[in-house]
Amino acid sequence: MIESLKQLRDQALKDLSAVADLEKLDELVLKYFGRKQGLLNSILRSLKNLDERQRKILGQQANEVKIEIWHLIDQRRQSIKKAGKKDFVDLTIDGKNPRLGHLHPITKIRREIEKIFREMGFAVMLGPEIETDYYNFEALNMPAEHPARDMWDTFYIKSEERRAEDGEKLVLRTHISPMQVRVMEKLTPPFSVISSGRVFRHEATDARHEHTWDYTEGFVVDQHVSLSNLKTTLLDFFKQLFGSKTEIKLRSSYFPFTEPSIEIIMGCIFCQKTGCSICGQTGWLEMGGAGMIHPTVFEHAGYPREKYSGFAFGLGIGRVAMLKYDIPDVRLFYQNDHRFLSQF
Ligand code: FA5
Repeated sequence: MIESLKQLRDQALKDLSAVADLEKLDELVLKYFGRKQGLLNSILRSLKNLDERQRKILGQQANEVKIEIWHLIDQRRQSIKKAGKKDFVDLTIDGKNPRLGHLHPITKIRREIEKIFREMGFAVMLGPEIETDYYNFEALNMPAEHPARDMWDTFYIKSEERRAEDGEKLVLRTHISPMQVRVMEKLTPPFSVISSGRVFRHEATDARHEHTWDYTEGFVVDQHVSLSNLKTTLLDFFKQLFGSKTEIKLRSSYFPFTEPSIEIIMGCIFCQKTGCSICGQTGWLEMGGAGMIHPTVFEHAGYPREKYSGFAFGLGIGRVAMLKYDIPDVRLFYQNDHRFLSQF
């Protein structure tokens, strides 16, 4: 019996070294451990014919051989798996959940802004990112050499071949106010429109400034539109976005295409208006510019003199997102860092 155990062990070692795939290995498992015809099991079964003392000694040895062979089979299985890793598909391993994408926080805010304005009756329209000098400046009461053009550090498209069809110089739009004239050329008042998208400015970046960022322009044109319509629209909008306790202030400003012009500022939520580096120690954050549409803009659109009035506003979506999500630096939204973006 001892001899046949030894032979069995040697045979198993020989068999194992000749096995090269998992299918053959499974056949070996059956050969040695099969319930009815397995070689080890038949040896173990024959122990019952021995007397008790022999049974104890041989039983222990048979068990050791059994464990050793099982262990060697297991080792072989691992090495076969490792060698053929590329082709091997272990269907018993838990699947990995694919990472689901989601909307960028700026897109979420843009949609939220659009939803609020849509509910107020505004239509959503899109304009081109590459804009003509005419729409970006001239039609907005800033002829060539007008000093107010310096308010926007502009990326000009230099190449002579790259001009609009009518030979106009092209720029990357610095704001979406050009949409005022583009829409007026197509529609007869009354209308309320918002237009969002990317704008570009050749300026140094800091916690509140990016060179490429998202902006929403809104405007309403009708007869008898007033500054108080502008104020209530903006207040209603900010309250819907930030809650009924939201405080905004309108202060006097200057834009060549509005008269009067105002700036919308909102209580800084980072310092509760006590002053911090984000709000420049003022307690208030500038959210956008606005005003009553200048008569020259209506003229450029070909509207009859003094027939219509309207208001317009332009908001930095990044600034809105900073406040909404409590993020102290607008540049974080644009760095495409998954660790940051996956929080939203
Ligand atoms: C304008 O661009 C005007 N077109 C706004 C306007 C529209 C006035 C209609 C009158 C009528 P301004 O340059 O201030 O305005 O920019 C608008 C807002 O965009 C700012 O108040 C600020 O919230 C945001 N903003 C300005 N520069 C940056 C920047 N570099 N990065 C991120 N947000 C900015």
